[in-house]
Amino acid sequence: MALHGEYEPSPAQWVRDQVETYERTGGREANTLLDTGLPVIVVTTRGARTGKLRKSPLMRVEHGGEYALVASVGGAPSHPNWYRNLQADPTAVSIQDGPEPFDARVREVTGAERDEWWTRAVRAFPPYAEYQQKTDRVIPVLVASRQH
Ligand code: F42
Repeated sequence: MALHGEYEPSPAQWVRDQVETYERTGGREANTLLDTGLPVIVVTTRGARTGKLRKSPLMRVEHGGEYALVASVGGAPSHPNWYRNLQADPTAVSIQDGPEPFDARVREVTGAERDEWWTRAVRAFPPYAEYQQKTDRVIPVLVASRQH
């Protein structure tokens, strides 16, 4: 993997636990959001300030081998740190959807392309629609594709 650095686990215990179990079992366990039964992926970014590796479970929104990363944070007023990390370096990211992570790069989608991905995202995880209504910010959608 091209993404090197010291791993700094999330300050949120349930996030930390989910990532640890997902990685230990190669995605066979801890692969859904709590009791929703809806699948997650694990996204690793490099801290824009600290340079440390950060791992965030996000909902799995896959299409044609690409993944939407929806920076919703449950409709919170501010963007998540992982999103800011990816703005700083869109090539410093890996995605794990199953046994092995792969290196990716992201691009933020806008306009009609964002609309298409947003529709897919809400289909995969309907609460995204409520999260958008709860917040004044337009929830950013990044699309991750495999680095060749
Ligand atoms: N969050 C989403 O936004 N979308 C989802 O689809 C989603 C699904 C999901 C499923 C399961 C699950 O367990 C969690 C899920 N989450 C989802 C929550 C997600 O994993 C993140 O916890 C959430 O989006 C908040 O992201 P965050 O990057 O703000 O994480 C916080 C908790 C965090 O870890 N903060 C660190 C801290 O110490 O407070 C800092 C992390 C960081 O990257 N710091 C940077 C650095 O340099 O190291 C500095 C950043 C800066 O600009 O200062």
